Amino acid sequence: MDPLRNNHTRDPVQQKSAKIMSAKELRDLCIEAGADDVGFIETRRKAIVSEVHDILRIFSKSRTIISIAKKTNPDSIRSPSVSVANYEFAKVHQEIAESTQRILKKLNEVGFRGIAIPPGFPMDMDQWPGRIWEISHKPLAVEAGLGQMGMNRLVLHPVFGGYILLDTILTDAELDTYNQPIHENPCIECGLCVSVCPVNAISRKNRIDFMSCAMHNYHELFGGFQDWIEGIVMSKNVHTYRARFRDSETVTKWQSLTYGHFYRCSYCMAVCPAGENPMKEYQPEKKKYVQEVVKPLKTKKEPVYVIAGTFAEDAAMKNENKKICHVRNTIRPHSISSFLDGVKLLFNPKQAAGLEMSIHFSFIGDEMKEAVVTIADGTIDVEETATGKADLQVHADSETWIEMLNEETSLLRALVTGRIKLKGNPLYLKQFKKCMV
Ligand code: B12
Repeated sequence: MDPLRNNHTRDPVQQKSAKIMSAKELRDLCIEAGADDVGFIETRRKAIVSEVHDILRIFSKSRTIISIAKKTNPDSIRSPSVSVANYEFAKVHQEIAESTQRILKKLNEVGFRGIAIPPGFPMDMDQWPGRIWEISHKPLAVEAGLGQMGMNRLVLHPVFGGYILLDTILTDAELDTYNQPIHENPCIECGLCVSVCPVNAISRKNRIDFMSCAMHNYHELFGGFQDWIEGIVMSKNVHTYRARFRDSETVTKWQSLTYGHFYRCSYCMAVCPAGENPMKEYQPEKKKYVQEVVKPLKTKKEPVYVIAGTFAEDAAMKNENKKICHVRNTIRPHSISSFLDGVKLLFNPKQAAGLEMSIHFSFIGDEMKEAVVTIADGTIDVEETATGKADLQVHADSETWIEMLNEETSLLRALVTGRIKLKGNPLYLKQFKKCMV
């Protein structure tokens, strides 16, 4: 691989004043420490402005972002055995974390400072239900020239394809050259990721339905864990508990707590033929590839976790090999900000078919905020504005609104006490609630 691909050289005047390191030297150091590919971005680059606030909050001295890719073993990821695929994820997570530690040590030895971001967990759970991860590795990897986002919303490396995990280091070292995004997207838009997803989370429109993926894939992570704890609390006796959680689910929780969490699915990564290496297998014998790689995952008999009344449930129902297990959404807003951020995430387009409406929210009390939520053509839009015509106006005390959403108080009680006031047809509120999972 050409280490100088799409590179930009620094301005010579700037070079004199800063603590400079050669990009070539840093690249060699990273590869030697275990990275399979690496790219560099200057912290002040405009294209990553959405990440810069967090980058400087975490490490205020940051001058350079080091984006690291580590290969996973395709055959392990493709295995219909969930434990084989997860063992691979766990090991590569560990390896990438060890590589970043080695890189930091080397940087320290030559007089530079820095920090490594966790590749996945642990995350900042105090931010729940918001952005719990400190840094988004994907947009940084794209800017660092490690690949482009594919239809499956994974960063696809030009050689290794989607079979990579990512990590990021922030350092005070300044480099003589930086990388730029690659021009060509390795995604060939074959749609295999769309077809294999058991919950219809991937679409041809290059977006992922977070809730559908998270409810199934992350069932053994945060979502399912909250449901399990609340299920225990709500169970009157062992019989009601067992009616809700099969024995295999109880022991799965034990396994996750003992050995670390496991993902229920990575099929969109498993089937992706993008990238030079996977292409060698796909291109000459596409039918054989589908038969050997895609079919075993589609026909695998397994439980699939979905929320009732969603497109995810419809997709799972269409596949006779998947056993539908209904779950509840456990992502609850704790503030008006998280409510407004969350409505897009929790929007259920299936329930919004044929619906057209807009609601103007005006919150007072702890959080003073105005917003207009519009539902039309099966999509939702949130605008933090006080203007515009609305079918319904909701004036609410912010704390009462959150309590009402979390079923800690009733709408009737809030209306009677005047803490929530409605102007317009209240049926719109009922329909709005129906459109949320
Ligand atoms: C959140 C997250 C998820 C979420 C959302 C995925 C997404 N597209 O963002 C879910 C649960 C669906 C998920 C699933 C998986 N993930 Co993931 N995930 C992350 C995480 C922590 C942040 C991703 C991110 O930056 N998103 C922001 C932007 C870029 O994405 P977006 O599409 O614009 O917006 C979504 C999110 O903002 C999300 N969202 C918005 N608000 C909230 C609030 C909460 C509470 C949560 C949790 C999410 C959330 O919803 C949006 C719509 O999808 C990263 C690790 C990291 N620190 O970067 C790994 C990461 C992206 N995941 C990864 C992997 C491998 C997976 C899985 C294969 C599972 C697995 N076995 O590990 C699947 C693949 C699903 C897919 N095709 O994307 C790899 C990707 C490697 C690559 N080649 O690109 C990463 C980089 C981890 C790593 N260190 O390598 N993941």
